Amino acid sequence: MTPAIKSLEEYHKVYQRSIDLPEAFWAEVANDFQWRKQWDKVLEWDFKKPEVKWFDGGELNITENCLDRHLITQPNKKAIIWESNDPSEPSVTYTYRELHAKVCELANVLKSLGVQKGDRVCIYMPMIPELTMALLACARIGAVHSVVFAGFSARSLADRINDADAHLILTADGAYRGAKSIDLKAIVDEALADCLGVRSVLVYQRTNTPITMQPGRDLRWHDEIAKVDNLCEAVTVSSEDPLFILYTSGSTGKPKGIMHTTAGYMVHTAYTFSNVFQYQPDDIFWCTADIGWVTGHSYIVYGPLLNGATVLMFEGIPTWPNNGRFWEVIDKHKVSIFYTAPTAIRSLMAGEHSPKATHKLDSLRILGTVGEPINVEAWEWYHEHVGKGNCPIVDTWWQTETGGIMISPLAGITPTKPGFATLPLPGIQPALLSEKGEEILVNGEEGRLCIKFPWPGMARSIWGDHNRFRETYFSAFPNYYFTGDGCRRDLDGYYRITGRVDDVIIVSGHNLGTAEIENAIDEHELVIETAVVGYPHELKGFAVYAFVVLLSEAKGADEEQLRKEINEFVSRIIGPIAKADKIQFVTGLPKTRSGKIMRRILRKIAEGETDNLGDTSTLLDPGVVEEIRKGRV
Ligand code: 7RM
Repeated sequence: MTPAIKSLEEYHKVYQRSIDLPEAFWAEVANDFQWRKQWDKVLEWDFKKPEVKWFDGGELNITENCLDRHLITQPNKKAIIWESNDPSEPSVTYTYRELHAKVCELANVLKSLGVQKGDRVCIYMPMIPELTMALLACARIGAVHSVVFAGFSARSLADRINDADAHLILTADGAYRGAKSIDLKAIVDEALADCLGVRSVLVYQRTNTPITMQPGRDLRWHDEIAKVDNLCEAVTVSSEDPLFILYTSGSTGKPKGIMHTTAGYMVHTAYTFSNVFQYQPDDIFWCTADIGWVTGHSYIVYGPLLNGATVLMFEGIPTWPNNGRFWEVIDKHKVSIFYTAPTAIRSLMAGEHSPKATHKLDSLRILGTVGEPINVEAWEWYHEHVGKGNCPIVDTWWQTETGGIMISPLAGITPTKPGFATLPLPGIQPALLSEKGEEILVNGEEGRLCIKFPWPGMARSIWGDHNRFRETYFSAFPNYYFTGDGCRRDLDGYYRITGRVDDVIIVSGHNLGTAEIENAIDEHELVIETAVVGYPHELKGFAVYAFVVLLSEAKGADEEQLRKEINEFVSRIIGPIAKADKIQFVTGLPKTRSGKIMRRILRKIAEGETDNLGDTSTLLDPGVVEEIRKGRV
């Protein structure tokens, strides 16, 4: 690997060069990898179509770069240290040699099940090493993985399986999550009633919960592995062949299958891992995300393994069996880089508890956050009580669509300010746009965060819907990629993300589309119409507030019972993460004459701002607002 940037002065120099000569800059990074064939052209792009190609004409296999390459230099280095949900279950490690063999075995199973290059494989699994192996086994044979977070419902899973047209599902009998367990196989069975294209289900045994196996379709992981050997030549793929699809919530009800391709994503995740975290070969790196989200893809699987790092993988949750679990794991495995979400920090800082008083935490060198804006109080608590005042914090801003980190300090190099993601990484060209679509060039202003030049890790499309890709990201501001975030650039040129400006709410670090929740609530037989907005919440960052219009038949019904039923619907249709925190029954929603719901007004009411609702003159029936305001829950 090209050595990471070592000083602020060097950062400024490299950044300038990456803007002046982007192709030369990224080609140099790409040269660090193992290619089967050198690319013909570093970059081709047109944000109007949009079409972006990095390292076109090149051929490679990303797993050779994650695994085979390290077998020569460090076969016995630990690749994965796995820590169970249950503190009394022994941890498990895999060296690079062992991981390579496991991935090859599983890849052979996939081949035996008829999976071919370009086929989509859906992965619905707990946080166990086999999940990492599953992603890499797909990549080994050029199949496209589509991981669905194991907290999603059968309905959400079915939608994603069908959208990607996956014929094979990798799953487990169940998943442990704190004191609970989730019957994954039962959820898969329910989903598959609506997925006619699925031919096989491979089931890993984790919880030993009784499951039903459908003959001819369902196979046991252990049985199939026993039939194959552990040699599997990596399939050659082209730079722009798809590596994975990952679904994310959007402004409309239908989740978007964000599609990433191979070479650019590889270059971006590897480069950012090494530079942002200032990775050193003896580091133990722990990212607490689930692999079901992009953070897990890029910074549990690809980024660390591409760098030959040792990565800790944790099956459990921060609050079980108690609030000290994270700190215990850090001490047990001597974690040196710890990367987590503000929502986890907020939930652990409640009360008087100070981790530094009860745990050593002396292996920690660098801390990171991702997923939502971090409030100054949480930042300072993290710095003081986890980092003991001497670990730099990297507040990393990025998205599923960006593939890897975009705006972030370089640990220990970029001077930090609480709440600021600070400066763009080399190769990244952010821009703030005014609502009129003009680029804001001065500092000290807020605008819509856009990116004006391609970067290797960027998504290339929405699976099966390139039009929607253009509409969502490239139409608000022609020739710019629009992130959906608001952002302020201060007088020092530092970026501070202020939050979503569209209909996505980030609840405990999970992105939820308001339309998706509304659709789920509307499925209740007594519901006519729903409007969902977010409101600030101390622990979750934002919480879900639903305004629900009921049919007249519902008059006199038990409201508490109805609220319960509605949330059961949401849970069943989307997943428990999307439940509404507050449900207010109303007789009508504030609408414009053209029939648009005025969410701005509902947002204010949900926030508790009931006096200053702004301009309500375009409302069809201003009386409705008065009623909603009075009935706030
Ligand atoms: C990596 C990830 C993306 C959205 C993004 C932002 C928000 C992420 C930060 C942040 C403020 C941060 N992908 N976001 N990181 N906001 N500071 N450091 O989270 O696709 O799931 O979400 O998350 O709104 O657009 S994601």
